[in-house]
Amino acid sequence: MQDCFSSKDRFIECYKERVASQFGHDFEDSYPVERYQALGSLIRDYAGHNWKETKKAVRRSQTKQLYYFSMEFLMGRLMTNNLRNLGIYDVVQEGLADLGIDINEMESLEADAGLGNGGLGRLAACFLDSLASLDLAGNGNCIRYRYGLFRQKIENREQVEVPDCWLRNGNIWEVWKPNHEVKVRFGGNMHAWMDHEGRFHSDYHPEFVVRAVPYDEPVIGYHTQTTNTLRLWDAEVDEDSVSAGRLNEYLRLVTQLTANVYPDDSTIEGKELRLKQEYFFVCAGVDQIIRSHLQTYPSLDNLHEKAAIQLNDTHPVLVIPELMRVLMDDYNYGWDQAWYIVTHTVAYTNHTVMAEALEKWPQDMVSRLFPRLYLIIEEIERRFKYELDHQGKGHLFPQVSILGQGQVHMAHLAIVGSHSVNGVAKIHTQILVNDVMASFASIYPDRFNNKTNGITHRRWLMYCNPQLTQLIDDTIGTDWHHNPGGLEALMPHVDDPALQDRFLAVKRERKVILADYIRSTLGIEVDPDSIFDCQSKRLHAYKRQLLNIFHVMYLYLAMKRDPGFRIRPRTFIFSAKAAASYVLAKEIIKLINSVAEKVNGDPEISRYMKVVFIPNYSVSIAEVLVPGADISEQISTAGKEASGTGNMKYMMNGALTLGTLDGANVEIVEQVGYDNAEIFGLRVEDIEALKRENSYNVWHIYEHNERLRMVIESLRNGTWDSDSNAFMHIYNDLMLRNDEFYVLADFEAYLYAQSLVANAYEDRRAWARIMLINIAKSGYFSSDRTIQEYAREIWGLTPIPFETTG
Ligand code: DL6
Repeated sequence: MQDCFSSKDRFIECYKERVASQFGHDFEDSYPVERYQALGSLIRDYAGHNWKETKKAVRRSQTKQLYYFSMEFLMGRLMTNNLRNLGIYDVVQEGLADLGIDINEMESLEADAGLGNGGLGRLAACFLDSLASLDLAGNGNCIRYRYGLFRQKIENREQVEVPDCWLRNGNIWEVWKPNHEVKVRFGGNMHAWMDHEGRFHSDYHPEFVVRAVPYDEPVIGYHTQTTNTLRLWDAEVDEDSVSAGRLNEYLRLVTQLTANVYPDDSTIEGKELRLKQEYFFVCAGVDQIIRSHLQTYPSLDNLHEKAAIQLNDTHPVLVIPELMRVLMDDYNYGWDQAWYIVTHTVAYTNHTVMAEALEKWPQDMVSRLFPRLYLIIEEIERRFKYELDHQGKGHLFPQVSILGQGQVHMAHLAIVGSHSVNGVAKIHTQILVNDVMASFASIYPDRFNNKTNGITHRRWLMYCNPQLTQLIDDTIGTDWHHNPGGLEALMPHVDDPALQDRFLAVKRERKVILADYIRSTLGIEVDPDSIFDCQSKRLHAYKRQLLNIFHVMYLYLAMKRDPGFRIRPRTFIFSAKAAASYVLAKEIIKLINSVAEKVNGDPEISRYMKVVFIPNYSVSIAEVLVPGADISEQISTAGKEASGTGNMKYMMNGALTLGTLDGANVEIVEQVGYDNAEIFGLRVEDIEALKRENSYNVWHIYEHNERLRMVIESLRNGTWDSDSNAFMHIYNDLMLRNDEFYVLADFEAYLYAQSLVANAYEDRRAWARIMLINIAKSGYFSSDRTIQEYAREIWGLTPIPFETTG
């Protein structure tokens, strides 16, 4: 097996054998999906050797391990990634070619594992790649959702959600591990009492017991032996606990638990299901950690020295009371020792300051579903209050209480029960410390820290943009593959006209690939010599796709009105999913598509601009889109985007950031300088001042800005849709609810910034220099740097010491 990839001929031999043994017929008679599955299983088995060795090395050396608990892992496709990380891509590509198979066809049979929603989920996937590539023992823990978020289609200019059946061709990477199942209990009755020594006892009769059964995926490091595990939990009925007449209830619960990443939370049942999902993977994951720890160590006394748990946002926060429960109820620890172990094991990352995304759960729901955990949460709260009173900080309690107004504040529980709380970009952490979590920061000043996000430079440069990778390698060698900070070595070359020209040629090649993709999937012809201006991310009012489309609307209206006004040709590219129940966001998608229809269908204007909305934004689409971008739109309202990671992907592929001083944009500008990014708009302090003085008035701006008035009026006068009410939510949000995200306030500054960018683009070599500087400075945003910081400053991880052979 281990020599199956040693040469092309050997690969062909093994591969044919595998098809025959797996499907019972000759290779020549096999279907494409069978060939794809056989290839996947061959690669996975090959990775199995290092997988086993990693587990052995961790156990033997007693290396500390990380468990990354995340409700989301947006893994994307893994075929190219795994082949390249294993260093066997060329052998496989050549072997397949000899068999008449294009490797790209095999890759296209793999569905994106869309086990998530947006930035937080993709970050988790980048982190797994970096952990393994840095030889750190870091495992992912999540749910094996049978359907991804949803597949977005555009029909009649509007978003339509259809199921994302990502498992249709199977998941070639997973291994079913029935021996590691865990029983998870929900609801029911609990009788609790204290004995005369103050020990807690309980008699618990759960309403449901569900079996959590893991499926493991290998996470393969780049050119290293380390192969970690992403564990995805599936739910199955626990035959032993189903009482008479309740089978259907059980079947419904296990089906729902793993059906979808985001249950429809517009109903109370949907909300409750989400909470059950959170506990489901928390309970299973904690049990796994305990079992695995006790295989190596005699007790749990040193759990915090050998295991770190990172909570990716508040979704897995029940880890804190669950681990307390296990330590106290199952292993007889007293409160203080259990609390010490828990708080020294668990750390929490915050990913948002948006109030609606800071989770709160009704107390009665939590106590009904998890009666024992709820008692523990109450006790955490009681002790926390006692501690505050003793420190003379009792006055802070109303702002920091875990239980209040009938809700459990999950972020508060996370902060109290962790030893580290981090934000994901400098400005975001500052906002947490100075504003959103200021009271907590004054209670636990040493607990807060920043870890600016990162992206894996392997997927987001080396693999998705081989043309640019080759150019960089030709210029500075390949050291940066292992050490992304080494991209800085490009700096002495950025003034070289020959390199600038070669870079422009590479960028054009990628724009042609993107243009081909747009033509073949959407039937829209775009000009690769136009400026490719891209905004791809979740659709949310704070991300301000509206500002971007307003610019397009302005240009269209201005060109129609004045035949003397013409622009350098531009292609505006959008890609974004809106949450299914988010009415305003869906209306913005409709507006973008309506503008696209109008602009692209106008022979006079479409020579100067095109508007493209690429449906179903995903990792695979980003891999085509990002390398072809000239401009990266990062235009969120200052203070709202925690970090952003799309901004880093675009930068790494040379696009110029057109952005506000928000999230990681701030650090991008710190790296490249103001000459090599275009920054505009209100800053956090400006917005604070407007709020303080209560001085923001959209009608004032509207009356004094004719260009803006023209755009706003066009929302209602039939320009984009014959129904004058088609964009009423947008209009009302801006004009009647005073524009929460300051779109109108930043409109003029944005138009000006856009005109500067257009001028800069004219000097092609100067533009190439800007792009090269962006690439050279992007090494800082590799997730390898981020993970090294987490490992050193939060987790206390050191590389796995593999035994050298020979
Ligand atoms: O940290 C990853 C990513 C950030 O880059 C984005 O700025 C932020 O919006 C996103 N947050 C979420 C929020 N989810 N919740 N809760 O995905 O995290």
